[in-house]
Amino acid sequence: MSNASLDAIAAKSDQPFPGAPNNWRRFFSFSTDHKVIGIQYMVTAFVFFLIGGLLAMVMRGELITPEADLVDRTVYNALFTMHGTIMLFMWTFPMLNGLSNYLVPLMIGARDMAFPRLNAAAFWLVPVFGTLLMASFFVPGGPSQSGWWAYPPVSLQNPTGNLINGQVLWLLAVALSGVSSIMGAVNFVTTIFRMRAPGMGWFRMPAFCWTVLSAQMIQLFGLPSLTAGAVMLLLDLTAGTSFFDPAKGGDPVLYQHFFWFYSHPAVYVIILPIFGTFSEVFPVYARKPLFGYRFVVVSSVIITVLSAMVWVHHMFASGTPSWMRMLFMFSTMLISVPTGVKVFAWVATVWGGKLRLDTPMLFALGGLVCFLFAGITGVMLGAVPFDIHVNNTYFVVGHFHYVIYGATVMGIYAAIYHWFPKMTGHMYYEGLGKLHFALTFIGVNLNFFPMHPLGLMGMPRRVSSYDPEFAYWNVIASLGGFLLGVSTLPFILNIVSSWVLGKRAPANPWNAIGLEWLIPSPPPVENFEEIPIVVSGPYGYGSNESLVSNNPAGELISEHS
Ligand code: HEM
Ligand SMILES: [Cu+2]
Repeated sequence: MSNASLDAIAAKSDQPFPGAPNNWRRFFSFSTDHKVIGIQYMVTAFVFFLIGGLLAMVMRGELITPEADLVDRTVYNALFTMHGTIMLFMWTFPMLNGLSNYLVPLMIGARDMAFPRLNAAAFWLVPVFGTLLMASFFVPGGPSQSGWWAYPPVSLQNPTGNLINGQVLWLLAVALSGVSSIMGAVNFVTTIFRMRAPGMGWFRMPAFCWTVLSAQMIQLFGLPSLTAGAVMLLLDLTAGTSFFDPAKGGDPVLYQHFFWFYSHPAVYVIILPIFGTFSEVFPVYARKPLFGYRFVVVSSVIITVLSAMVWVHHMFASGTPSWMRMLFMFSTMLISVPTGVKVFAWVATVWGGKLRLDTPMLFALGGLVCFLFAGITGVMLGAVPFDIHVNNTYFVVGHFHYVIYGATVMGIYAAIYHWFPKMTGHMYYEGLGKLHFALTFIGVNLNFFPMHPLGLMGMPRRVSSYDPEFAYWNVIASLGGFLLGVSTLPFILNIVSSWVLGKRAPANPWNAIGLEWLIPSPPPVENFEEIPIVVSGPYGYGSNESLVSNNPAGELISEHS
């Protein structure tokens, strides 16, 4: 579209914000606007977060007593399988894709993603495979019970004998999710390579965009492996092949390689954009430049490379030969170096700054604390003798929930609050935000800390009943779990009420530096009336350097900033 159409939109006097369409119906349409698609991803993902959370509540209800008294054991198997699958494939990935979709074009000064229609198609696959996955609750035999990693031979059992069963639907959904993610990755990588505004050299690009680029590169090299594994398993299950079936000469450990070759790097697909969020949020609320910007962004690339070389740390107990275990123990330890560089940089950014403890900053700080803890237990698990000891115990569950809830979900909340005024044009309610933070932070620690002592005591994961000696910590964990359930209520209330009634947000409520803050909130359809010309780096806090040499908002900004 040309600028003419933009002017026409801006001219309509009934628009609440210059240039931003005031039409909620577009969120239900096949829109090719990256901002609409971003919000579609985020809202869809959040619905699945609530479904996954409800399943967790039932699990914690079962685990509050040692006996298996609330649900049948096979139902419990289905619960943890669907909980893990939904939380990863239906919540975390789509949520992060949504945030990245919304933010990357704005941050690099582009009018949209490189391939808008591919973008929309990738999004619309999410409800398709989401529905496939949910359908498995309604087929005979119920959902898959083989855990989110679907190891054969367990995943090859087909007790009902039906062709359409929970495991088959699970595999179809995961394969489709891979297709959607690859479509998204091609789009992100192309956009970041080709569509940066003039003057935005690689080392003037915000750290968030570097992390998205790194994460999406991982999707490109990793997903083919997962998809291949899933298709081979599907063939074993439906067409009588025997790639993985030991009874017919297949090799189940081969599947583990296919699975973890992707699924370990996938944890970096998740955590890298969270690292990017930390790098954006800390400078704004500490009023200081990001410490060691170049080291921070280069470490994302190093993490990307190393993440491809550590997957066997998930297979230390799978009959892996010792020399191989040593090799992967070493590479796993190595990856803590670039990660440590980042943590050091964030602490140095916050250190001695004028801290403003608004909700986004609280969530980012809380997320960082949880990430540190998870990083320490992660290094412990990387040590072969320790891992052999706690493999398949609650220690592992505790470790990854600190990463995935403590750091990732809290990091996602930090990002939502930070960019909410930009996305919606309204301010959220700070008091509700702080309440949400307090409940989440306390809930995470009550829920997931006890899993560590439980694991060390030897409590296995994926069980619905346990020895009474484990009861003490499980009661605490369950109470923490229920608290986390409650914690989502002030969030939902805040988002819905402030989106409808909240105070109007100015273009730049946080006094932040970045191209997205130079244009109105919410941004007009084509983002920038004039493509910005970038003349300095992204974190010039405390200096009076200007970020651009023109006014990318054109006429629009002067009206209300
Ligand atoms: C209220 C919040 C949550 C609670 C109470 C909770 C609780 C649990 C429980 C009880 C298990 C099963 C443990 C077992 O029997 O082995 C589990 C597994 C898991 N959770 Fe969560 N969880 C929560 C949030 C999340 C989130 C936000 C994510 C991801 C973003 C997540 C990802 C997973 C994964 C991947 C598994 C492993 C599933 C498997 O073993 O196949 N959880 N969780
Ligand atoms: Cu791993």
